[in-house]
Amino acid sequence: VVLVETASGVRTLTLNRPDRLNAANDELLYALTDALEAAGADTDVRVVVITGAGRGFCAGQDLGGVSGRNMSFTEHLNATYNPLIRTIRMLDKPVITAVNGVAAGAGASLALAGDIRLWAQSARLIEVFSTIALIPDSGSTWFLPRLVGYHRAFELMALAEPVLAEEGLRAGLCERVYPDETFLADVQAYAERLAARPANALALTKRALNFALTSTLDAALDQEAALQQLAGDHPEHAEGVAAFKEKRAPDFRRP
Ligand code: LHQ
Repeated sequence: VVLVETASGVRTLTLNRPDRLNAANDELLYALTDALEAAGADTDVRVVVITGAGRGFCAGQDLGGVSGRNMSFTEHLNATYNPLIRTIRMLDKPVITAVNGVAAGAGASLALAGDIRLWAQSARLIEVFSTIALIPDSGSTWFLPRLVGYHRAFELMALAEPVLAEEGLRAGLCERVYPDETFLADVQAYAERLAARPANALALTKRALNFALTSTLDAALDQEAALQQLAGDHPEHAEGVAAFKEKRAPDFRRP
């Protein structure tokens, strides 16, 4: 249910239930979380990409399998979606969510959970939950108001209207939009660019930003001072400074 490929330091995880627009069942959610943990542990992997096979990114919970389930909603979220979102946010490598088509419900939350969000022109994000009279979960209530403010977040959640690529880019739901025809190649090129950046510094940057998002300025300054020590002590830093002095491009894959 999740295809795994690696090229030039980029590990691509492709949700693979295209006839269901990659709607998530437990098997897919566990496989994706396991694959992310494996990518985190693999020293050959510098950047992780999550994308979807076919015309959808992820249509959220597979509604075909929900009746007859023996877990409560709370137990289900705590067992499947929440560990997935936490794994993405805690992974000490950049995670790109490459939204190739519709991202709905928990699939929208997944799309927003990446460090970098790249959309195809035909991508759309739908906080669809209220259409089946549920509340937004899998992190949507945390991510979306931080991006678009409380009021637009509430409106998107209440009306379940799609956000198209143009608004997604303008409103900060994605960093780049690429043509459908070249999307995967464009994502790979972007990911390789990121993979050439200093991996340790990016991991610490992610940690510092995650911390700062829920802290005071005072605590963020202390955290920066502590993490800067880890960055400065790493051979990457010496390589960056040496490259600057020698007027050449740094090679961060070497140290
Ligand atoms: C699907 C699905 C789907 C199964 C499309 N399941 N088959 C967490 C924990 C516990 C419980 C519940 O929820 C959650 C969080 C959630 O994620 S709740 C939100 C669940 N997702 C939805 O409600 C989305 C349902 N899907 C849609 O509204 C539409 O399919 C969207 C807007 C995503 C796409 O519309 P279209 O582009 O028009 O495609 P389509 O509707 O024709 O779908 C294509 C096929 O995929 C179709 O099957 P068929 O056999 O007719 O070709 C759909 O039934 C199937 N599919 N989403 N979530």
